[in-house]
Amino acid sequence: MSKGFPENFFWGGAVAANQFEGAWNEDGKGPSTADMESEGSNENPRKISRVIEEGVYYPSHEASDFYHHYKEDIRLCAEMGMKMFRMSIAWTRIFPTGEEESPNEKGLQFYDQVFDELRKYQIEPLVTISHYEMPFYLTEKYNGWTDRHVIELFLKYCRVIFERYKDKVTYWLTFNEINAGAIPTGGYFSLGILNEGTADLGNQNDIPQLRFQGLHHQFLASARAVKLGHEINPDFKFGCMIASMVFYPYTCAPDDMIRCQQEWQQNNFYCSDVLVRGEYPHYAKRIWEKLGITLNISAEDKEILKEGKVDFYTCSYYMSHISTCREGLDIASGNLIGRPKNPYLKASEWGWQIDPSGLRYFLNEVYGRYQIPIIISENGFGAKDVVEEDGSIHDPYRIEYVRQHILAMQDAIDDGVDLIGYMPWGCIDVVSNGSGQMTKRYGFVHVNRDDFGNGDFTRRKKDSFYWYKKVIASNGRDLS
Ligand code: BGP
Repeated sequence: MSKGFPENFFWGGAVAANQFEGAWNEDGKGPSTADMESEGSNENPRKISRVIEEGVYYPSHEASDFYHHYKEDIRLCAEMGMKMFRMSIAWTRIFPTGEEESPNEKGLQFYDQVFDELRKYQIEPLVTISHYEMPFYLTEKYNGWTDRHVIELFLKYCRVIFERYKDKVTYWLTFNEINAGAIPTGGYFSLGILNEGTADLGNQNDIPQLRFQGLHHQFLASARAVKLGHEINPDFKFGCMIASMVFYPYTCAPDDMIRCQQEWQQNNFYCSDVLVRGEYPHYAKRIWEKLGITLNISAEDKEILKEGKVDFYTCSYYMSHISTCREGLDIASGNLIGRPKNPYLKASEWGWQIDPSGLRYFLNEVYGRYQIPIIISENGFGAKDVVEEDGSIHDPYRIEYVRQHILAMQDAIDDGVDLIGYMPWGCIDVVSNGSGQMTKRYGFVHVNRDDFGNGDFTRRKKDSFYWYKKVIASNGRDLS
């Protein structure tokens, strides 16, 4: 008999500034790396501009216009009964280029208002400090995180927001899906690296030496932020955020097993081992040797990593993947990576394979390794929705996806995993990070906006809105 969800479980939802806020150049905000990404689709990768181009559509510029709708949006989250709301602060709203001496007061005021509004409904904010964006100025001047100096600029930003919001925010995440930096696709959007020859997100000129050094700088920045935050407010709790990549071996051939183990190590654990345990794992050397890279890691760096371990673990989960040495198989697309199709799974319209059991499997692997509380900071189903003439939106596919994943969470809790929260992604429709489309919708609330900037931002409740409300009210018991 299932033990049910724990009391005080954080039922919530997740968004991010670069995909949700809009108002990209209002009230002193500077351009971020995300503001330079054009629209796109599965077939046409998003282009990266070096200057804003006439005639190109940049979805982040207006996104879902949370900047002007935050009261309505938070009221809708409260109506669903949410206990926690995951959002991010746009670094460029606080420091437009990253190098200013003092912060932009108007940007700080915006988040004051958002946090106050959340408090009004007793919704706990979960704040990502950097979600797939940084000042574009720092990309141009330093090639993003490849330069160690960016750590100081990030810490300056952290100090400002920790001091300003020390009585309004308790739960922080340092970098969104930090392990995106461990794969070539993440070079630009996760690390702000824009090498000569890169024109779009799908096919970046990847220099692993720069990427892994940049990732090392993010590890240091994260550890120092944790330490600083704990000094400013000892009640602060810091989490890492990992894009979970569950790999199953395609066959039981020993070479597939070894490949599968190595994919788990490089894609999932390389980053979380450093952030949770405070040191590089034993297999890191093998990864660097294989890539032919040598990192600059000082003795002092190693001390810093030890001093800034996170308090809890969070991850996104959308699908599982196949790992194999076999060649010539059909490839399924997916979050950040594509791997051979799994014949046992169905997929979304975007080719993302649906596998709730993979979530249970992953949670057990992670909890067994680290034994710290876990929050699922993203999960959900990207799909096209139809608005009926009477304004209703029937999305049984989304309800079914979320229901199956909640059941898998329940199983993981019964297995003994200390799961403390669930933040379905894009709980109010957001722009897709991967494809740049608005019509790849995840929300329980629909935002009237298409892929090219048409639409008046009207919010509409989907069937899933009422369903999720019931789930929360019953603490996960009523999933009908
Ligand atoms: C994660 C990102 C999110 C979000 C989500 C869905 O990788 O953290 O920002 O976008 O995936 O992906 P997509 O937007 O490509 O559908």
